[in-house]
Order: sequence, then C-alpha cells, then structure tokens
Amino acid sequence: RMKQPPRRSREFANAASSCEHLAFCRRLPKVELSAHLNGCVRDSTLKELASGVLLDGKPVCLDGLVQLAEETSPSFGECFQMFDLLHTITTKHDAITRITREALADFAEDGAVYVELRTTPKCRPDLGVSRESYMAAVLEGVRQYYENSYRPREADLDCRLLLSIDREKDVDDAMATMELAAQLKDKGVVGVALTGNPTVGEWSELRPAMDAARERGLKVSLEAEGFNPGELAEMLAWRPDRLGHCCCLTPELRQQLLQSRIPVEICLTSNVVTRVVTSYADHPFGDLFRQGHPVAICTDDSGILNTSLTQELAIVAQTFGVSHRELRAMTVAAADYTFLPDKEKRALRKRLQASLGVVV
Ligand code: 6MZ
Repeated sequence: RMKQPPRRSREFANAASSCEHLAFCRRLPKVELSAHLNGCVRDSTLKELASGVLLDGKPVCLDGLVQLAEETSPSFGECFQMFDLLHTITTKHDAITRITREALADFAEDGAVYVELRTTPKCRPDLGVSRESYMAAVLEGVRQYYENSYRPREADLDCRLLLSIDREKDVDDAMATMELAAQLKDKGVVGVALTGNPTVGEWSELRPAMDAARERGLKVSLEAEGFNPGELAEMLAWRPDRLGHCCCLTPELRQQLLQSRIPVEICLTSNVVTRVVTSYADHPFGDLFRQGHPVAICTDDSGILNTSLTQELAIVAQTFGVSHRELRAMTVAAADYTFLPDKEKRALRKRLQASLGVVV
C-alpha cells in the first residue's frame, strides 16, 4: 500500500511524466468535491494507529492493504473489505479528529481552496461511538485544522461536509444519517452522498432517505460506480445534484446523462485501480469533457490510492490532451458544482479567478 501499484505506476509514469503538467497543476487553485474521509488517511498515521491494536487477539496486519493496492485489481468486495479493516483501526474519536485535521492540511498543502469531505457516521456502541459522537469528532478535526498551528502557512482552504449513506446498510440507517445531516446544517454539512460497494444494496430502497434529504434542503450526490444501467437510469430520472463516476454508460444512458447536465465527480485513478475502466485513456471522462458536460476532477481516496488533486489533474492533461487553459476553466467551473448556496458559489468563483490571475 505504501508503494504505487506496479501496473498503474507504469501507466502513471507515462501519463503524468510531464513535469510541466505537474508543476502547473500544483500551482492551480483546486476544488475537491469527492473525498472519503477515511480514504484520505496518511500511511504514517494509519501505521501509528494500528500499532498496538489487537484484532481477534492478534496485532492488526496491514499487509492485506498493501497487497490489495499492489495487485491493482481488487474486486469491489475486496476493496470494501479493506475499508472494514481500516475502520477497525480508525473508528475512535481521537483518530477521526486527527484524520480530519490531517486530510484538510494535506488538501491545503496540495493547493486546494475548497473541499467537500464526505464521511459515513459510524454507529458502533461496542467501540463507544455513536453517529453523533463520530460527527462531533469530525467537527473537532475541522476546528483544530483552523487553529493556526495545523494550517499550512498562507493556506486558505474552505471546507464543507457531506454525510455518506452506505448502500450496504438499510433504509433506517440511511434515514438516521440523513436526519443527522439535517441537524448539522449550521455546522458546515451541506448534503448527503450515496456511497459504498456498488455491487451491494439497492438505490431504490434507500431512496426515501434521499427524498427526505431533498425536502430538508440538503444537496444530494449519488455514486454510480459499477455497471448497473437500470439503477443509473433511475438515478438520472431522480435528478440528483451531482453524480459520481458514471463510467459504465450504455449509448442511451450516455445520451441521457449529457442531456441531464448533472455534474459528474470524476475519479480517474480510483476507477483504474478498481478496474471499473481498463486504463486512464479508456475512461469516459474524455468523451464527457469534449461534449462540454459539467465534470469535476476528484481524488476519491487520496491516502489509500496514493494520489492528489495535482496528480489527477496532471493525468487529465497528459492523457486527454486537456490544455492548461482548459484546466483553468475547469477549476473555476467547479465552483458552480459545489453544494454551496449561490452567493457563496459566486464568491468562490471570484476567489478562484483572482488566484488564477497569478498562475501562468
Ligand atoms: C464507493 C467508497 C469508495 O466514509 O468511512 N468509499 N464508496 N466507491 C469508492 N471507490 C473506491 N471509496 C470509499 O470513508 C470510507 C468509506 O467511503 C466509502 C466506503 O463506504 C468506505 O467504507 P468513510 O470516512
């Protein structure tokens, strides 16, 4: 896990070999719209948190995580088992606070100016963690980040939160998460996201929670990650505020997606690692972008996937021939796809434009 997966790194070496792209993308002010909190954990933090933890009486072994990433072809089942293992290490209040604080510091360090972090509130009475106490720990992490000592110098990162509804769980769980999101609206929570293993669970069963979220004034993002044309058709008809991934499109769904103008969170490396697409070049991003569809480049799980916004944008430039000018326009357009109220969107747009003035 600590190294780049071999096949991907070879491809990546080609894809982002251009130092020119990396240097430009590093300077670009960036917007992150799809980052899973626990997927952002630093390797060093994970190792530290794992040391001394016993699982079934034995020390936690992280080798499984290393192997999975190195093989580059975890099935969705294996990938989400990996998150189960990770959660056994990180589902503690102080760990969650730390991961939140560090994730924000890492995004700021990479030049992000606005981040929407998503996380699944955990209900683990066995660990002394409730959904509410979990979110209190996240909010404490945000608070600590804004204390100068944790904030990189001159960084000006704005952060909002989405609560993730895990599609592996039932509608009662989804309702409880939605309810908590609504309660935390004045604490920076702007919406909910449907996440988790795309091969498990039915969106239609969780839909009442999404309807309720919408009624409560929350924005909704739905991850449409696997090949499930029937489900994606239903999602499109429901018209979420954003969709995630959308890599597996039939010609009809492609047409419907383009007509819908619903912004798509694009996670290139994530989709290559989990084999949703066979290579960066085969990713439907290129088509969506050339069709003028609203898209935002995101990292998904920057820690687990060993990537960053800078890296993902450099891959976009190198693989799809997207020019630096187009990347500048993409970063400004992303302000419109955030879950901020219109006035704040306009302010973010202005901020991005102002900082672009100095990026050449
Ligand atoms: C779908 C994903 C994901 O919520 O515990 N998650 N869901 N597709 C992905 N693509 C790789 N990556 C992560 O962060 C980890 C959780 O986010 C979701 C999974 O439910 C995972 O357990 P939190 O902070």
